[in-house]
Amino acid sequence: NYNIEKMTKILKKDLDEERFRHTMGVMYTSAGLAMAHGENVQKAQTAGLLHDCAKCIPNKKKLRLCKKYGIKINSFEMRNPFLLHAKLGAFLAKEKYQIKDSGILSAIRYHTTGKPEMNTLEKIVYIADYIEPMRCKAQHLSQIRRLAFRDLDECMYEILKDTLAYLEGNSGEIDTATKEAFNYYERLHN
Ligand code: DGI
Ligand code: FE
Ligand code: FE
Ligand code: FE
Repeated sequence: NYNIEKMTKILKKDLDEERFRHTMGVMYTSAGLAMAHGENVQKAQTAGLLHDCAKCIPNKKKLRLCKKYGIKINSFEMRNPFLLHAKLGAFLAKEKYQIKDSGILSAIRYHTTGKPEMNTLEKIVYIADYIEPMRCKAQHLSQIRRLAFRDLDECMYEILKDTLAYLEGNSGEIDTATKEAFNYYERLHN
């Protein structure tokens, strides 16, 4: 057991109210997806709980912390520091929340961009982040929510497709990991 209660108390302080509610949603959605797909429920719950643990750190401080702890930052992350909450989150999960399980840390690490060939736990947290009950703005949410409990790879494809369309429409810069993830899951789909 990963002491969910203790971690929840710390997160309640480290996150703003809205982010905390989102976090609870991702925690329970990850647990539910783990049940549907035969993944370890406690691991999924813990990864969901901690996935945004670095989200409410101001961007400047994110950059400072990465420098301090030797977390490598590429120029893309330098220009888009919010993306660092995934990398920094994995670091804090290990150092502050004492998570030793590399699977949990990796699920936190890749929850924003995704990547090719994700394992079940990584896909579960990525998807739970997108479909948890508090989310409401994304396109096709009701179909994607149903798909999440049937086929994780198909669901990754649909989410990545909508995310890329959204980012392109927003003139947002796109990380290579996001593009590679899309290409990979599109190929699986076809
Ligand atoms: O932290 P959350 O808001 O719960 O969720 P998240 O960490 O998955 O971040 C979601 C946002 O990240 C969403 O607006 C899409 C954006 N995103 C995902 N991949 C990329 C990206 N933004 C940019 N600029 N580039 C990407 O490759
Ligand atoms: Fe996030
Ligand atoms: Fe996400
Ligand atoms: Fe999130």
